Order: sequence, then structure tokens, then C-alpha cells
Amino acid sequence: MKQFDSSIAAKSLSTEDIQSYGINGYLVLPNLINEDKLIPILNECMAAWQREKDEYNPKATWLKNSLLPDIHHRSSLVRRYYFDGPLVDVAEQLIGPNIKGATSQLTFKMRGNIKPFGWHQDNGYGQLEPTNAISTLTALDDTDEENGCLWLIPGSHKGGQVGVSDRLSVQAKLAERDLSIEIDNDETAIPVPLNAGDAVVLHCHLLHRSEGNMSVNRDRRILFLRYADADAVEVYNDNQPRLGPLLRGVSRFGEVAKYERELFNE
Ligand SMILES: O=C(O)CCC(=O)C(=O)O
Repeated sequence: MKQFDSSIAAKSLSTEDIQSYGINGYLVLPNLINEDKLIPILNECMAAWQREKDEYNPKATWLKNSLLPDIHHRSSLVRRYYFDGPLVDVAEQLIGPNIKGATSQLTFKMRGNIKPFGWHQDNGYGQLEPTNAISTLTALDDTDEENGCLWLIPGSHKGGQVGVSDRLSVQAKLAERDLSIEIDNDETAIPVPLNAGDAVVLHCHLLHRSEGNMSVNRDRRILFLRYADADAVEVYNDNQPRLGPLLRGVSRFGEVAKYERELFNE
């Protein structure tokens, strides 16, 4: 059941897509959004970035240099894409009928931002149960090894959660959005170059990282949206429900069913 309606084209996965996601823990979705829809989204994102972010500072954290959280509060076009774009269809097919938004942010690695982001799993940012949440990265620019594309280890989601230590250090690292971990073997890692308008979907246990942006004149801008089962709880927070907008189906948590309903009168 749809909770919102944005009139952006629906996305249906093939049986092969779903099987491949199960085996590899990720799925590339070429041309998910075309240029006509992408450019206005990019423009709203850039306007928010320029209003709120400072210049790159090599001494500053990843959060300061590279992230703008809750971008759907700042851009109505992102909101529509997040709440009822094709990625919600993808979430429904990979997670189930009841879906909430779990995170929205810009992950912008502008030219000059040469800091890498180490190996991590997105469930390390804040462990959710059940462990079937997905992260989606929509490329707003062409991205490749030179300007800091994503690297991942296919199939690594099958190893479950790794490297998450005690609750206090998780809380501290969460505040900085830094959950990079040491891993023993990354020989099977592959880069995931994308064209603007492509997206990649990651299982919440898939190991991934990125290099800094080493290009001279190419920004690497990503719209990062995470989706979870509508009943998903935060393990690191006494199993409280993750608050996020209910996008499909129902939730047993009244606070999720109501979340952000009145904020956006659209
Ligand atoms: O966008 C990047 O460079 C890495 C971001 C990432 O992996 C994440 O936010 O989970």
C-alpha cells in the first residue's frame, strides 16, 4: 500500500536481480533516474549544501566535510524521490511490504576532498533489527576510481555483523558517523563506477569503503537513502523503534505510523 505518490516511474526487479542481490549483497540499477529528473534534484541539493556547509577542511571529520543529513527536510524533490521514488519499490521487493525511510543524507565528496572512508557496514552506524535494511546510493555525478567511487566486497554480507564493539563506543562513533573497521582480507574487493542517474543498493551487512576524490575538477555527489522494515528497532538504543517516515504498508509502532506526517503537508 502506497503512503505517498510522487508520479516518478515505478521500478520492478527481475528474478535474476533478486537472486543476484541475495548472492552478492548489492545490486547496480543503471539509469534509475533520467537527466530531466536528476538535474532539478541536484540543483536543490547543491543549494542546500551551499547554504549549510563550509569549505573542505582536512582536519575536520567525515561528517563535517562530506555529509548533509536529513536532506529530505531541505529539498522537496529529494523528499518525493525518497518517499515514493523507484527506490521504495526496490525496498519493497528486497525487504517486504512494510517499509520506512531510515536515513536520508547527501554524501558529497567534492574535488579536493581527498579523505578516504574505510571499510564498514551500514548496520554498524546503528544496528537495526531485522537485519534486512538497505542503503541506496544514487549517483548525481559520474563516479569512478579517480573521483572516489565506492568499493565493495561481493558476498561479504553473508558474514553478518563484524567489528561492532561495546555500546558506548558505538554511540561515540555514531555521533561522528565513523564506523570504519579493520578487516583481514580485501582481495576480492571491486570498484563500483556509476554514471549519473545510476544507483547501487547495498545490504546492511555488505562491507564497503571509498577512496578520496583525487580528481582535479570532478565532484562526486551521492544521494544516500536508507530503507528498513517498518518495524525495525535500534539495537544500540534499547530496541526502540527507528523513527522514520512510513512509506509502504503498516507499522506496529504508532510513532512510526505518525512520523513526519504533519511536517510535510504535500
Ligand atoms: O560515499 C562514500 O564515499 C562512502 C559512504 C558510505 O559508504 C556510507 O555512507 O555508508
